[in-house]
Amino acid sequence: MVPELTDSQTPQHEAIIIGAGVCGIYQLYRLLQQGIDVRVLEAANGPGGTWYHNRYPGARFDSESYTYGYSFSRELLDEWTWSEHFAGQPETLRYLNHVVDKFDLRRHMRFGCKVKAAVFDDAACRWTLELEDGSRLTSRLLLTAIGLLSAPTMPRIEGIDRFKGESFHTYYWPQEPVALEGKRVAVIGTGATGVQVISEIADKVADLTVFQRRPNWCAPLHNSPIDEQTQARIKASYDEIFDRCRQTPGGFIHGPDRRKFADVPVRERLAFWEQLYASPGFGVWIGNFRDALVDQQVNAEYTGFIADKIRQRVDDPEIAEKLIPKDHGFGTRRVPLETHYYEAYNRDNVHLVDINETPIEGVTPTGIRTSERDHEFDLIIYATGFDAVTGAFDRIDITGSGGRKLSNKWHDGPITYLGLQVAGFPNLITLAGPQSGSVLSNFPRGIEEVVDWSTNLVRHMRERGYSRVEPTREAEEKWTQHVKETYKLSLLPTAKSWFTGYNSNLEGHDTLRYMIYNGGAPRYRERLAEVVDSNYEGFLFQ
Ligand code: NA7
Repeated sequence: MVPELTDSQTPQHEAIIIGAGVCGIYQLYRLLQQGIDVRVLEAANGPGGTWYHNRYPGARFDSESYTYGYSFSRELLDEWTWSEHFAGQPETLRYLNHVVDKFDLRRHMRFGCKVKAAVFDDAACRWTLELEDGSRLTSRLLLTAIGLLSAPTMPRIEGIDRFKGESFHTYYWPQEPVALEGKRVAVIGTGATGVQVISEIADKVADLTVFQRRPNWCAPLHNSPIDEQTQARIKASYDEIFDRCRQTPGGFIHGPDRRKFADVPVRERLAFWEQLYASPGFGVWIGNFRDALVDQQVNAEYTGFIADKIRQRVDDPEIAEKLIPKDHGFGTRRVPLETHYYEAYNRDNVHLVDINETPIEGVTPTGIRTSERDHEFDLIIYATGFDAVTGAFDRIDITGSGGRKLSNKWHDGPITYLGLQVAGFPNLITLAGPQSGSVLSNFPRGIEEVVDWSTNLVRHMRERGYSRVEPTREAEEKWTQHVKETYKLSLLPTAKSWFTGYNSNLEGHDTLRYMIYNGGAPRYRERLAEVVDSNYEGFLFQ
């Protein structure tokens, strides 16, 4: 526990943002525009967040690059040239560094400082932050931009530390190059990350063994370079691109087809699905008939169509069946987009181990032991996912008004108002927090909304001389109830995934948690606007 405030030596700020990723960068920019004394604290040694950490081979966007960049500066849009329709991690990290330097944001950021604890002092109406090095800072406002997928989780497998070769979670992929040539490599996990890694390294390593628990429904990304003509067209149509993103539920350029499955004759239906499968990006997931992710039977039809695609792409029918999910319909979990993922299993040097048939018994000094045999490896890659959305909050000891811990309040799942504030935690703004509209969206599109909204909230407070804001418990309960209702709008909650708060590597994460706002970006935006129009209904100011 951090003792009561601070002496005169403790740096005091009006606002502190934790995290220098996509969200923290933009929030900093906006607050500086208002002349606010603000600092960003970042645990890593540079900006970029997700794109700083995830350096594993194959890491790239599943969103079209030109829908992912910030929309706030015409000059930035004009001067930045994306090289591919779906840019790789190095390019995105360069982009974010470019933004930081262009707007002179770096000098307001402190790197390599990990926030250990944050305590709200009721008397002073300020947050005190304790960093891992023991130093402290205080701030009137605390804004968290700590990422949705920034608390990686390792599997609970005996012997992990005994392994003598190289091994790491994909999130901690080293900055220096990792030699892959001639290596015997294991990948555990077949989510969006595992699928990208496997596809990328299959033809580079001597031998690749994939340990799969539950397969995912994957579909082709269809990435390609952006030629000059297309580049010019993109730059000339940014207004239309962002308008389109504003209209779709996920903030992508892809949105549901207006038609229902049953409205369309069978042959036309199939032609449409073929077209979706052959098109770049998430259209194959979210550009389908509008009942494809709502109606179980329609979903089953499409699921069958995609299963046949997998059968066509994988030579060995037995392996194909293992790669076809049986426990959930297409699109009810996050769909990994891939480049020759299924074809990787046609290679002689790639092996699939279904750990439901032959469970992993432990990691040995030389590899992995399953119930069947010992496998020897030089490198083990853990693509085993994250303590999603709330995990990064739990890793900071956050104490609100009256000594209440956020981790206790959220023990059985998050409770928030608009996904942006929590009763009992005044002046804490949980940007990209659970139950906010940004969790399920094309991230920059979602965070631009919440950052702009939060910036207006801060302006409102300054203009009126308020020093404290907090939601009412009633508003919070109503919002959380509304979030629960939105889970009935699609089939998403029928599958166990990070969207719904499941994680087998964490104690207690084996029931449904209401992590996401499932009502779509336009509806979320409307709600945010209504709150402002009603003079910040649901918030208490002092
Ligand atoms: P995900 O999507 O959570 O995937 C994690 C994968 O790791 C998934 O296949 C899991 O299998 C597997 N996993 C996790 N724990 C274990 C253990 N203990 N044993 C075997 N297999 C395990 O994380 P990603 O990093 O791939 O993707 C996260 C997001 O990043 C993604 O949605 C994008 O938005 C970007 P399971 O399915 O649980 O059986």
